[in-house]
Amino acid sequence: MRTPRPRAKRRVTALPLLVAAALAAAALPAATPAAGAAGAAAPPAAGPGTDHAVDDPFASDRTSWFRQDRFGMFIHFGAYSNLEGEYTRPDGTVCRDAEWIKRQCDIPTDAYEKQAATFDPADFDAEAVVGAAKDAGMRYIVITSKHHDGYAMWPTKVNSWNLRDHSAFDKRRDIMAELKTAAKKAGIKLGFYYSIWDWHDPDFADPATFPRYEKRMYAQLEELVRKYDPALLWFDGEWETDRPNNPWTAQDGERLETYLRGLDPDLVVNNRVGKRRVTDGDYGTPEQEIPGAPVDGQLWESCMTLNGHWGYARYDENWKSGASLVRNLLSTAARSGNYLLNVGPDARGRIPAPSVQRLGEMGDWLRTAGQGEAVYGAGFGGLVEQPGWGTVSRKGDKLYAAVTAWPAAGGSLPLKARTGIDVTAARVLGSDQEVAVAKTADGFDLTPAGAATNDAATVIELTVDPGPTAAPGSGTGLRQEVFDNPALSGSPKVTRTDPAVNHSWKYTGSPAADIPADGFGIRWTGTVEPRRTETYTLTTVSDDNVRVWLDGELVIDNWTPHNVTVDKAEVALKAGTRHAIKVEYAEQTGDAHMKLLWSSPGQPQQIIPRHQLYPN
Ligand code: H79
Repeated sequence: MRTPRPRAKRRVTALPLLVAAALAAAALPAATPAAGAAGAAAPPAAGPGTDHAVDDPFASDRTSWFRQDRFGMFIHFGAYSNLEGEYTRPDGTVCRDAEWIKRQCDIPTDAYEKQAATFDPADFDAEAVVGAAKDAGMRYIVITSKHHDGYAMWPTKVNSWNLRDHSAFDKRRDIMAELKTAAKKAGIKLGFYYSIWDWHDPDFADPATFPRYEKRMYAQLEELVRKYDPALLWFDGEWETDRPNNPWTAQDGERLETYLRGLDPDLVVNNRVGKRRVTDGDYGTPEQEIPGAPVDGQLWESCMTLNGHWGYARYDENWKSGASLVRNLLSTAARSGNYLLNVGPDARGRIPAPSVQRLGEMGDWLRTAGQGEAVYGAGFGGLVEQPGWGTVSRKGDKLYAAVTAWPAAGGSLPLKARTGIDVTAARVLGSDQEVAVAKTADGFDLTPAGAATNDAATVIELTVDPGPTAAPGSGTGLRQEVFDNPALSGSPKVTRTDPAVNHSWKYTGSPAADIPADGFGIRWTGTVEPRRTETYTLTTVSDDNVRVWLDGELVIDNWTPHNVTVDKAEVALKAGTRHAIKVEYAEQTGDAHMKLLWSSPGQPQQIIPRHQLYPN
């Protein structure tokens, strides 16, 4: 789709040979010249023939840990932590904020730098931090390597605005290395938050000098990836804003994502690497909120604070209760999301005791009576409607009904089925009480015989027969015809079998080396064979035009050129039956994406896999 931004569009007119060389360079980490203090290599080129969609994040091995682990620790720690949420102005008045304190309290740069020079987090204890995460049942950690204030928390060679060179901290220590070692020992994954928006670098705000900043940013990210081998990168500050102006564009995001995947193809990257769209990075990042349902078209992770601030604020005692935190985690897992829960260490590097306390309460709950089964490896409980009395997650043939409003004696919990399932067993985790299961007109009534086991959520584990699921199909993909025009007219330039409709050509790529990045069209035809007899939701993620026919009927019709858009259609499909499908797509100018996913009560959201698609 057209971009409102006037920044020059990269036009690759190179010979196919050069394009192939550029692609190879982008794919091989070793091919990227080492970045010294002078800065990283130029961003890798990508041109026609490039498809940035590397896999299906809903199903790939690369993202498997992220989809199973569900619960992570966010750590906001930086030069702002030294102020502990309060800045006393020269006139004696006090201004309060946390990681935004420099901007919100208008602290002059020299004053902010002066206070940072006294930063001495000598009590930062990586083993204690990892211990607190482990104790909470958290499986990964994401720590701020650099927040908006630009201050690097590792000994970067790119500038001296960092914890080693601009602090009162022990120059021999590297808290990121310490954290990496401790996390590795505990079997916890480590990721880095990195803010694109930078209040400190003088080259950031002006589009004319921005490329110089970008080069330093690439060099810092290369340091982080090479030195600490993070599992995940969590970008932030990608939005349009002022004080200082943020010149970050979607094209910048495309180049950065390509660069990072070249450095490490296994990286999991959040959507703020681009412009926070459904097609940016691997997953969506709702902040301080939990979506009411699985997010269409992408994985997701909600980040939240334990009190009202990300960075340490010594006066903030507005702590969430352990019970409400457990419920948040359950709501998240039941909608196939992750929960990234924040701690803000103080000026000495210590996680506040009330945070440790609440994390411990969550861990206690997760470790009790197998209740963690409702979270780890569990996802959307789509076989049933989400009830008003709690949440339901699913793992294999188990549904975990986490009850937050336990019924009065003799009362029952209604559960509506979304498909033809049977409940073959029911028990309360951590209790011997019976649970009577009665069939109703639209599902089941669960009637527990006893009391709730705890204040947070009492889990009823249901063993379900989810009904027949056919064996995987033997398909090879759909027939794909690629046209050199968005009207799909004339004869196709390329005809082949496409294993899956999962494409991110973005700004620079296209379906084939001789198809330009703008002005092409594609038609996919063949059949789709579901494994269950259910109402499926077909979901398209498209930019610029899309339409989908199922069994000859037009079910998705969005042929008006659009920016990245999610469209959905409900269709009745029969297991083992090959339903005719036709998809038409057009790329006019700018960004280009086309994905086709499905989900049903019994089938979690994913790109329709190759073996369920046939070219005829
Ligand atoms: O790192 C944490 C936040 O600092 C960052 N993202 C999380 C993970 C974040 N930056 N901005 N926001 C979140 C939302 C922006 C809110 C704003 Fe404001 C409203 C910016 C200006 C007005 C909040 C209130 C921040 C300053 C005043």
